[in-house]
Formats: sequence, structure tokens, C-alpha cells
Amino acid sequence: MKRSFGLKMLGCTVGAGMVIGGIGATVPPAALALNGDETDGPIDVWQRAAVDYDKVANVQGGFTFTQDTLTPADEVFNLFGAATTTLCAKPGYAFDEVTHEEYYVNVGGNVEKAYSISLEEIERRDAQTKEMRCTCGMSPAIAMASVTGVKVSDLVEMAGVGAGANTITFKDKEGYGLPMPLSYVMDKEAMLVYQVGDKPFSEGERLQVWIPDTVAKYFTRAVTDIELSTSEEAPEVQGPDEQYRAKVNILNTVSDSFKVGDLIAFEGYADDCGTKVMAVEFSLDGGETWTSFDTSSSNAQDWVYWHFDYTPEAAGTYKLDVRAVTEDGTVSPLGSSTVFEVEE
Ligand SMILES: Nc1nc2c(c(=O)[nH]1)N[C@H]1C(S)=C(S)[C@@H](COP(=O)(O)O)O[C@H]1N2
Ligand SMILES: [Mo]
Repeated sequence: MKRSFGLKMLGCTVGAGMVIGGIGATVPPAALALNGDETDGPIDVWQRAAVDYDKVANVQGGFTFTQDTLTPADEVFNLFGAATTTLCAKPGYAFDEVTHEEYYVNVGGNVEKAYSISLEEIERRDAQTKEMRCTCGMSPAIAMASVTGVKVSDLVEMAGVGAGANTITFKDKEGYGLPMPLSYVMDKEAMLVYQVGDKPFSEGERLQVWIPDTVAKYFTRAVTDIELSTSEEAPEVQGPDEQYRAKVNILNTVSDSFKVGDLIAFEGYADDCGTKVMAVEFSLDGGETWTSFDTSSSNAQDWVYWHFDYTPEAAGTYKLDVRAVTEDGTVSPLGSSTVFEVEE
């Protein structure tokens, strides 16, 4: 089995160095985290290794979830900036060729009046701050962040939509950018973002489009051109690749072993990029039985950040599996698991 430590970090948010501890007992961070295998596609990770572990049917534990847990800004930059680039974005992109003063965005194409606006001017405009998810549809990377920027609709209004314009493309200086329906971008209240948390983008003064419920390949960074155009049919907005539907991850990191009776506090996220997560499910018997926790009161705009507290009753080596079930019946093709030791 491949242990995807590196890839885990991509989905990892508060993960590294996170203190795990339940109410009562203080327990060191848990075990190895085994992610869904990146290269093999949607396979049952829980079935492959089931025989090696002590099994507990219908695992019982305490479950809660919140939706306002955020990824620290530095980790958003690290996860997506460096690591994702090698996975799914165009490699070798240079962010450092333009200074803050020289950074301009052109708004043009099928508009009434094309114009350019400097980054400084953008930053002086009415700032909007919003919590948004950024999830790659082609890799495990995901983050929830509070982002600050301007509304795309404001910038478009300043140019005036040309007759028949139905498509908008956010391009970087090399032409990266995927066309989207103008109405979709307006309805979703897309933002041109210059700050994540309390940190401005560094590395060449990036500006990045963030759009709720939309995979990150549409989040063009270092935007230099906002282009309106007329297509015969407005382009379709693509969702995540099949294996990155219903993303889940256990964020606990490597630890010493636990003792019988310890309360082990697991935590992680479940998210499906705009489709509601209806349940988060756990298995301690290699997927033979699943214990399902209802998350149908969640909203689909934010990730479901879950906590699962488990108290082992016997010594052994265990593997906890987690998966999510979404509103359209999708079950995580790539679950997440973690192996942990329990001593007398
Ligand atoms: N200019 C540009 N923007 C891009 C890409 C790219 O290759 N070039 N890749 C996209 C993809 S696939 C992802 S996952 C996100 C990563 O977000 P980041 O800017 O935080 O690294 O950027 C998106 N924006
Ligand atoms: Mo991506």
C-alpha cells in the first residue's frame, strides 16, 4: 500500500503539529494517515488492507462538526502555490516578474468601454471579505479561507457588458484561463482576491479569482485580463474529476500509541465542492460496517469539519476509515484512513 504522506499535506490544513486531545485524556497526535491512492483511481482503500487489523464492527464514538474552521493563510499559499503547481497547474509559472506598482488588469473584449486598472487602485476600492472554499478538482488539495478582494461584478460594470456577451475568461499574462458563463460568475458573486486571511499574496503580487462552489482550475492566479466574449453557447462549468468527489481526510498526524480507555480525538474534513455532504461515515472493520453520522443540516458552501472521538476497549492495531456521502448519493471514491496502536 502506498502511504501518501506528501499528498496528505496537500489536503492538510491545521494538520501539521496539531495537538490532538479529547476531553479528559490528553493524547498525542494519532497514527499514520493513509490517503486514497492517488495513482490507482477510485478503489476501495478500506478493503485492501482490512485483514491486517483488529476489527470492531459498528464503531461507536462521539461526532460533531463545524463549518467555520479555516486554513491558515500560509498553508493556503504553501499548499496551492508550491505543491499543487506540480500536480495540476502549469509548472514553472513565474510570479515574480511584475512589481506591485506595475501590476495592471485589463478589462476588455465585448464590453462598452475597455479599461485598465492598477492593483493599487483595486486595493483602494470597496473591499469585500468572504469565507470561501478552494478545492482542486484534479488533486487532493483543499482549503477554506477568508479572502479579501473586489467583486468581479463591480469591475465588469465599470466596463459595461457588450451586447450579447455571455462568456467571461480570467487570463494570466501567458493566456491561462478557462471561459465561464458570465451569468454564472455574476450569480456566484466571484471575487478578484488580493488577500487571504490577513496576508496579501506575495510572489509577484498575485491577484486570484475565487468563485464559490467551483473547482480551483477556474481560480486563475496572477490575473492580467478579464475578457468578455460572445459564444454560441455559454461554456459549461466543469466539476471535480470523479475520484475527487466527496473529498474526505483525517488530519491527525503520526503519534505514539494509545492506551485502552484513552479518548482518541480524530478530526478532518468532508467536502464536495458545492454538493451537500449528507453524512460522514466511519469504519473500524475495513469497511464491512459503517457508522453514519448525519450532516444534512450543513450548508454546501463551506466544508464540513468533523470531530470523531473514539475510546478503544481492547489493545490492538486498528485502522479507522472515513468516507462521505453527498446529496446526490456519491460516496467518496477515495476515502481516508489512519492506523493506530492501542496498548493495555
Ligand atoms: N495563472 C494560473 N492560474 C491557475 C493555475 C495555473 O496553472 N495558472 N492553476 C489552477 C489550479 S489547477 C489550481 S488548483 C489553483 C491553485 O491555486 P493557488 O493559486 O493558490 O496555487 O490555481 C489555479 N489557477
Ligand atoms: Mo488544480
